[in-house]
Parts: sequence; C-alpha cells; structure tokens
Amino acid sequence: MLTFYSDDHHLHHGSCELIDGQLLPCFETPQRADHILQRVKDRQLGDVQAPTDFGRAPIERIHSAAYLDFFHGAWARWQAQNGHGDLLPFTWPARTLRAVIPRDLHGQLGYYSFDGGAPITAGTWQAAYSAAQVALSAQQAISNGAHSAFALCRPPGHHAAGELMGGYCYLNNAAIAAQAFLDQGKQRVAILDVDYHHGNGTQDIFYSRNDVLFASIHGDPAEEFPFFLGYSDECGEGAGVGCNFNYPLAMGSPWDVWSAALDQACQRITEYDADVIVVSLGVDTFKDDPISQFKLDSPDYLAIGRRIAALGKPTLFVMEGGYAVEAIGVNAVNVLEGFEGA
Ligand code: SP5
Ligand code: ZN
Repeated sequence: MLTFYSDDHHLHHGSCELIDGQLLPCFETPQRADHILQRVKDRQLGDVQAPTDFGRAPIERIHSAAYLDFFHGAWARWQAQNGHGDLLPFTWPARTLRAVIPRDLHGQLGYYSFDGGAPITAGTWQAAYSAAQVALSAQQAISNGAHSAFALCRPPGHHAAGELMGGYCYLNNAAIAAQAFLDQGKQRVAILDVDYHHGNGTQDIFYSRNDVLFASIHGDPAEEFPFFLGYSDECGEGAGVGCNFNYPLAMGSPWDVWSAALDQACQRITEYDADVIVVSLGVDTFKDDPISQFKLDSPDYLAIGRRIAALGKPTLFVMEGGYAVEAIGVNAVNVLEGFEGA
C-alpha cells in the first residue's frame, strides 16, 4: 500500500490544550506521526510519497473561504498584536448569544471554533494545509487505479466542520478527499469513522446529502467528547435521511462489543453500494490510550483491517486520532496490514 506523508506536520506543535479544567501539554504531538511513519517503513508496507499540491480549490469545496482566510491569517494578526504563546479561544457563541463575527481576533477565533483543544501556532496553517494535500494525493492514487492508499495526515481532521475547528482538527482531510472523489465522477462515497471520538465535523458536512454515507463508532457522547453530536438518533436530514449512522458505545467497551458495531456499520455500507470507502482511521480505541475509554488491543486492529477489506471496495485510509504514542505505529499499521491480508 502506498503511504502519503509530509514532514510539514512538524510545523504544528501546540503547547497546551484546555482539558478537565487545566491547561495540559497537547496530547496531539508530532511524535505521533513520526512513530506511524517509522512503523510503515519497518514493516515495508510500501513506498512513502510526498504530496502533490492541488491548491486551495479542493479544500474550498468543504471549508468556506472566510474560514480559510481567517485560519490562514490568524497567526500573523496575533503576532502583530505582540501576542504571547499559542492562539487558543476562550469565548464561544453558545446558546443565548449571537452568531455574529466580531472584529477582534479572539472573538473571531471563538466564532470559528468549538473547544479549547485546537491551538493555532506559527506553523499550524501550513501543517494542516499539507495534511489536506496528503489526503488529496492519496485520493488521487486511488482515482488512478490503486485499490488502497494511506494518507498519514497530521493534524487530524474529523472534528473540523465547514467553518469550525476543534478537537485537534482544523481542516477535514477525510471530507476533502471524499468530495474530491465525487467531483471526479464517483457517485457514492462511504466514510467509515473508527476513531474513538465521534466525527462531528464530517457528519455535519454531509448531513443533508445522499452522495456520502457517514458511519461512526465512538464513545457515547452523553459521556464523552464531543458531547454535543454523535447520538444514535441522528440519521441525516432532507435528502440525507438514511445516510448517517452513529454507533455510540459505553465507556470501557471491549473488542466484542466494538466489532459487533463494526459489522453493523459495514452492513450499512454494503447496502449503500458505495463506489469507494474513506476510513477515518483513529486508533484511540486502544486500551492504553491516555484520553479514551475503549479496550481494543493491538491484534484487534488486524481484524479491523480484514473486516474493511471484506467490503471489497477501493479504500482510502486517512489518519485521525490515537495518543498512546508508543503503540500508535503498530496499531495504525496493523489495520493496513490486516486490510492487505497480512
Ligand atoms: C482527533 C481526536 O481524536 N481528537 C480528540 C479530541 C479530544 N479532546 C477532548 C479530550 C477529553 C479527554 N478527557 C479525559 C481526560 C483524561 N484525563
Ligand atoms: Zn479521537
């Protein structure tokens, strides 16, 4: 399997995130992608290629120009104010407030974000832009005939909506790639999100459409981030009714419970008869993940790959979460090796 990867991810290295009432060192670190790349090489999964630059147009199919302009320019504005440290939002237009766009930098940051977990640093835009190009390049490889490809994206993307960053995510790499498949002539794309957290951004982007099916297995949002989306009664709206499937699972869920949900999600994808599958590949379902509460073990990831392969469709794997850094390479690459029948 071809892997696409850019060193630009090192340009994004946030200091802290707001978590459990504290500013803690970011769990989402450059070492994550470094470990995955090392494992890809150790296992000789296949060639590793740098991305092609497809420009901003395919990103604008998912994110508004206003959002991208804000994100692109935020760091320079912060420096012009002699700001210290990373940019982190602290006020959001929650219920009872107005969704106006203020003039102030932090006002706009609150408008375009939903949590205090996605710091903007000097290199965040470039890292996120390159991650989107990594996803688009892997998408292109499949368009050109490959049966599968791995987009080793960092920062991740599935929490980012059209005009919203949060949950370590800025640009929705999986959604950008899915839209590119459609723009190049595919009729139906299925996105299977196996990250521990609900892919609220991806769900929102495609919620009223029937050309993208979204299926997500995740910690029950009644008890887990992102709390405000990802419940089982969210089935899509308008033309998208019947194209959104959430499988929220209890804290502590083990492999047998998780894999039963995977079977259900895969059954829906089979019924949908997608032309191509995009997997939002988070491995924060691992038993030793520092911020998550499922109990999957390393061999289980081989079984995930085999189950996805049984769908028999061209498949694009897009890296999302996973914070047990020592195991992240083994777990992520196990999915890919399981898919390839290793
Ligand atoms: C891409 C991705 O996986 N983003 C996840 C963002 C999660 N942010 C909130 C995490 C809250 C964890 N709370 C438990 C802390 C344990 N001390
Ligand atoms: Zn996650």
